[in-house]
Amino acid sequence: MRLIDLRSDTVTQPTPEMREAMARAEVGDDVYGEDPTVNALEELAARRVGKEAALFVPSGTMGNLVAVLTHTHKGDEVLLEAESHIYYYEVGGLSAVAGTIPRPIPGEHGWISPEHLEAQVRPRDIHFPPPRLLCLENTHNRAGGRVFTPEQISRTCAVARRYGLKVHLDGARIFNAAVALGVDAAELTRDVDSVMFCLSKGLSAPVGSILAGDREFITRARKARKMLGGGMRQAGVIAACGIVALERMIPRLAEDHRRARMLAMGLANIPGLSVDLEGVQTNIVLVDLEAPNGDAREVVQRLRSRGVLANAVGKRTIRLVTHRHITDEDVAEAVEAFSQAMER
Ligand code: TLP
Repeated sequence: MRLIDLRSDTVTQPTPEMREAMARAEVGDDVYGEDPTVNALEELAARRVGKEAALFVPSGTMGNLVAVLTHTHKGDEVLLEAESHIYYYEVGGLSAVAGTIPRPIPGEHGWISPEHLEAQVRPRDIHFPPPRLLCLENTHNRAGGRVFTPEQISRTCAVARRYGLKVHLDGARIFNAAVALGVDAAELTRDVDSVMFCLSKGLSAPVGSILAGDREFITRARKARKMLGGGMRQAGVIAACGIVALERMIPRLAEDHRRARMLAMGLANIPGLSVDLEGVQTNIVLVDLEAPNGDAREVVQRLRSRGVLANAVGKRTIRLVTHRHITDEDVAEAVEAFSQAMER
């Protein structure tokens, strides 16, 4: 049975063009700065998000951790949204490795508004860990792929500046946000000091993420990456896929967004399920089980036996993510499988 894999856009396979680019890639030792393909990817990536420089890292998690290590010192406070990926899914690296103190701020659908930030940020005081960094997330994973606009980002960053905070953006899916809003990604990163984005999600590269910022920041970040063991050698073979991802794969994200909406609308009609259609803005769909005793893990098991893979992301919440390998027919089949899974 062919599985319809809606667990994540991380499951996407490299395109044929990526495999060819891998085979052809010129490589060198990147720890010496001598891999021409990595250098070309880093230049292209920096341009795409309007920053001076960029660093190729093995994963989004490492990109975020390198950013925290580079912006902060041990004992500094990092403000971030309570459901953010950095806080929720990155194994506590910001404390365990970087020695920083997280201050989770409950946001609204994943967003920290200027008012939220103003209410939570504390002044410099002998008693408090020094507040140093604010982390934002766009699109917001646990908020179901919600998108935040350049104006929202500007307003929150203005408050951060007043308190002397640096701002890092977890933009794992920043191009989904850009495509959904019809803006250039650089508009979404203009007000932040650093941004991480993933090549290996909807853009289909097999491995890798980018951390971008000003030249001085990236020079120090390169050192932090090395400390974490992320200095890769002939990494041009994977960087080559990243170049294809950035040059070719961004516009098609709109198709994933269209299919996520189709999926959400189909699921919203099934008795026992509830979908916040307003919240479906990119390629992620969150489905809530209405019955107070509904068990998301159990429904996920039933879906699996019908050939559909999904993730339980809460006791009563299931997440579905569309991507390049999901067709219109798959969406229709997934809706049918849900319908059957809910009937029994
Ligand atoms: N997200 C993965 C899982 O870790 C949950 C997924 O399937 O969505 N920031 C954000 C907003 C992310 O969604 C992810 C990955 C990361 C960072 C980390 O990227 P990787 O997986 O490359 O370490």
